[in-house]
Amino acid sequence: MSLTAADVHVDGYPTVEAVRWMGETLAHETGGRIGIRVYHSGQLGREADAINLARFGALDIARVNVSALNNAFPLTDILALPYVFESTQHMRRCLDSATGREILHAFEFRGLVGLAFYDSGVRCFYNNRRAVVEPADLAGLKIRVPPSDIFVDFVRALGANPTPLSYGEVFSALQTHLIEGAENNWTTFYTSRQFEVARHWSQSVHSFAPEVLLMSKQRLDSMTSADRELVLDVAARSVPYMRQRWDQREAESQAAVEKAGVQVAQVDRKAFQKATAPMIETYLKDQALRRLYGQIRALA
Ligand code: GTR
Repeated sequence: MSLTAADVHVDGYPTVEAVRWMGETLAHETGGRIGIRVYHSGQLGREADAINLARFGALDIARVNVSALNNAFPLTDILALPYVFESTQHMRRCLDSATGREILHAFEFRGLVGLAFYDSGVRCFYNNRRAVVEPADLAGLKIRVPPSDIFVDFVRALGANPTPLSYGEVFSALQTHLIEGAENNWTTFYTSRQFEVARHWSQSVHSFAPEVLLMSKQRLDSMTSADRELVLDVAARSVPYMRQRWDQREAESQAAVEKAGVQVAQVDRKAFQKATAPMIETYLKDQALRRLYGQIRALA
């Protein structure tokens, strides 16, 4: 049986490699009975499309960022909310804990099974206009955000104009000046070639929004219990593989971007946090999010 998987990233991106590794491992351990065919580079559409295809059983595995899930699955908000995690180690510790498992379980009510979380580095701002050090430097800039209210509210609180666009549209939107900037991690900035058209990077480190590997519940339920267990187990084993690939690719991407002459500015992170604290507090008024926030901070 060949499972189908979708990813918006190019071939060779750590998420694509991790799912491919899963497919090879499944094939190896079942004598070729189960495999995965990975459709990378957005061949199957936007992340929102992949989520719906998987929910209705037309796609088996959707690898998406948590930002694409925020509006439909409010518990995931806590993972995308700015300044929740201190470091990559802190984020990994939380995702591996009971808190991470609770959030993965939340998908089951909507036809999906959360298989695993993957790293997505730290999101930072970049633009094609000027060095951004203070929130005031972002004033009035049109900044692309993923389709998540958190990112819309965050960018607005900083005085910029949030413009939700799907990932595949960002490069040409920067090129044609439909937008002036965006925010993402080093690896995405590099592999999408956005660094060629946005020459100012700001080390704002505002969100660790991780990736989520989702499977169609319909498809998983149709498998024998032994195969089901195997798929869940191989997905869990793909996490350390992905983290190792991630660390390497993130460092390589940053080095390549800097070598290509992108200007890197250190930001006044305190000023960014101050400007957005009321907006973040509004999200944390939600009881469930406040509880998860407490659990995450306890692991800092
Ligand atoms: C990347 C993430 C993608 C996509 C993209 C975006 O970091 O890996 O899945 O969500 O961000 O901003 O749309």
